[in-house]
Amino acid sequence: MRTARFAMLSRCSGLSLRCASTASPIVEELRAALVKKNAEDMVLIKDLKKNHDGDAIGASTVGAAYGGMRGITGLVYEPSLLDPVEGIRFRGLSIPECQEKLPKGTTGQEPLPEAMLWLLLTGEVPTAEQAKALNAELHRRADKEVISRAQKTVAALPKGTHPMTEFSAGVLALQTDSKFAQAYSDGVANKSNYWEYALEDSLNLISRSPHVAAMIYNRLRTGKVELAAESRPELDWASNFANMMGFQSEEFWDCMRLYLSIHVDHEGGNVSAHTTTLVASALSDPYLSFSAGLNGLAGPLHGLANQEVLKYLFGMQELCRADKVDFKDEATAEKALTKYTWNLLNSGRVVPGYGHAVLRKTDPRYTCQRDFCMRHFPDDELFQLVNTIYKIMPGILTEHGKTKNPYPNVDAHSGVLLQHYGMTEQVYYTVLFGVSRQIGVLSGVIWDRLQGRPLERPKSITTEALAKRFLKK
Ligand code: CMX
Repeated sequence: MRTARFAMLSRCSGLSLRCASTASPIVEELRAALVKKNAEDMVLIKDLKKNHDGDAIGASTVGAAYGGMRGITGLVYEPSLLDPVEGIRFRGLSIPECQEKLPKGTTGQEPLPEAMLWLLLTGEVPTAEQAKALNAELHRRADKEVISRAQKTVAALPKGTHPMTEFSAGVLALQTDSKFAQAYSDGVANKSNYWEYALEDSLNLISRSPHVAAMIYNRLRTGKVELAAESRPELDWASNFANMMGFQSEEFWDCMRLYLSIHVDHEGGNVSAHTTTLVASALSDPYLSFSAGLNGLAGPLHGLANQEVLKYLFGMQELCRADKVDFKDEATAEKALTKYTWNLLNSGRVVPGYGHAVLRKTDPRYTCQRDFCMRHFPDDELFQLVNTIYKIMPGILTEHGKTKNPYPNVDAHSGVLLQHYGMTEQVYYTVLFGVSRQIGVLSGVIWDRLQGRPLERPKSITTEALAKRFLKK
């Protein structure tokens, strides 16, 4: 009886998955590209495991164990790799290379995040047609009934709830449609097809979450959890998201294409990527995993720094105004900003937007946002303040003597772009980061399932055990 039921479920589930894909040639193409890349990678993985299984790629130390595991290479994560000096590479491509090679939006200026999704998943730059078809597929998957579950969940949260809490809860409400969870519960998911369900869930999540995020933005503006404008199928993923939030300027759409492309991924060890893949290693579905990752992104040392940067910038402006600092006089402005920054540091706080756990130079994500400002609004007052701070901060932080990297990270610049185009609610900024970040971390989850990665379970140790071993106490 049980066997018959299992066989029936297998047939149904296999059928529904295949039907969904047959109906969408672009998903078939995507799946074929993943299978091909996996076959190539598997040759390498087999060789590495067979001939180098015991070779060290990094050593753990007492310092690393107490120091947040800095410097330990203990994970394989395929979509991107971070070089401390050069910055991030997405499947081998630097940010300027992505800007040059990836298919672009209608203005022909900035890359499309859906093209970045294809790149991270397959390791190949998509054609313009592939990016367009993938976007159409994402539009097709925006199931209104499922989205309305998230809408109701967010609306049930008290007004004034942080948008990141709302977004994480909204993603959990979307989980009610998880194909992975359903297939696992039905007994039809197994190690060889987990990745297919993970891909299905991830595409659905990437399709639906911008709707939820746009409703959350509108709640900040109007109090109502609803879209400011209906989704428009002719628009690409980033411009449609901006449209649903109520922004109709082509220039802002380009800004969003860039923003949502460069925040996608930062290799596997950062809090949002590591949390997502760690939770997924327990075979929690992509929704549960990404919601966990979002909760990590919501911390001020990680993604929330983009909100904190604005507080810092406005605080600086206020102090300057109170002291009647003339910004046109560069030397006076620099002197005043230096004084206020030292006050902040001496009160034991960090300067948001500066420093990094891995990077040791200016973040190229900072540089490309700076270039965007130079192209579009070089005279913007806030942009100029950020530039002045960029001139003085590395010197201050070096003199302060604590941080290993006195240069700016991505979060030091993103708020300036958003403020310029009228998205002034800085409490929302980390949600934008999250909408982008899902593209990278869900690609990571799919690849973990494709490669059959096991449950993640590093060993921990107590101070007592360390003291016995090294202090003989
Ligand atoms: N301002 C003041 N102090 C700083 C600092 C900053 N911007 N960056 C690092 N430090 C301090 C650390 O707090 C630490 O102090 P303690 O020894 O007292 O604990 C010391 O310098 C050494 O830190 P580190 O090894 O250079 O940096 P970590 O890897 O520990 O931390 C990070 C990295 C990002 C958390 C840290 O640089 C920071 O707090 N920056 C400000 C917050 C921020 O911008 N976060 C966003 C990062 C990018 C992202 O994930 O979005």
